[in-house]
Amino acid sequence: MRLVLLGPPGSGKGTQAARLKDELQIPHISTGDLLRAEVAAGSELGLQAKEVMARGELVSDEILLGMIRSRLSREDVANGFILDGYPRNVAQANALEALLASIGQPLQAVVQLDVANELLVERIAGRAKAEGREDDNPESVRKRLQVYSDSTAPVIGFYESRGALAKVDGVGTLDEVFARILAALGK
Ligand code: B4P
Repeated sequence: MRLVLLGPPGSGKGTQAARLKDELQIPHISTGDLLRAEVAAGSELGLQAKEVMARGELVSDEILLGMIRSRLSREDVANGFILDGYPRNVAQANALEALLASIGQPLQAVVQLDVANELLVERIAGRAKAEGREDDNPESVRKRLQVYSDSTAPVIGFYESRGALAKVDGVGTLDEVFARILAALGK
């Protein structure tokens, strides 16, 4: 299955994608994780991305498309993939659509995780304590939520107009949300 998980920061995309990976036996591709790996490795790309991510802004579409193109050219995506954190704006959604069309592998499902803003802030504050991620500070979280409503929310309409979107309530236990996603995927 070729799947995109959409949702604001803290909605559980990364959390649920990790579970879906085991259930569906397909790779979990998180652009946040790919970028954090570049930052940790101190690569040229990582150096460019570090400050942008810490501010809660989006890294350039060009960098992201290069990363995604290279990741989707690997053999392990032959049976599908779960994209988590990409696309994050309509330009990225168009670029992904063109890329997948060029390799004859269009998306089969897009799941949007729905969670109210107050709860997102609470969840991310919990992760900040547990993991100390650089972009989980209150100022950056505010910015990430703003970027989500300005740039990423329009992606929902993009997939809605293609009849590909399933909305899932992201509030509940991890198991409850997981069961809802599987049901939305007809699994
Ligand atoms: P990401 O790594 O994608 O960060 P995120 O949006 O915060 O989501 P994440 O997946 O980590 O959190 P989750 O909802 O699972 O991106 C980080 C940065 O990278 C971006 O700000 C941007 O700068 C850059 N970037 C990434 N992709 C990009 C792109 N395409 N274009 C440009 N820039 C890009 O979960 C959060 C917390 O909630 C966890 O602690 C979890 O335990 C908790 N949680 C989850 N489900 C829960 C539940 N049901 N109940 C209670 N808690 C729950």
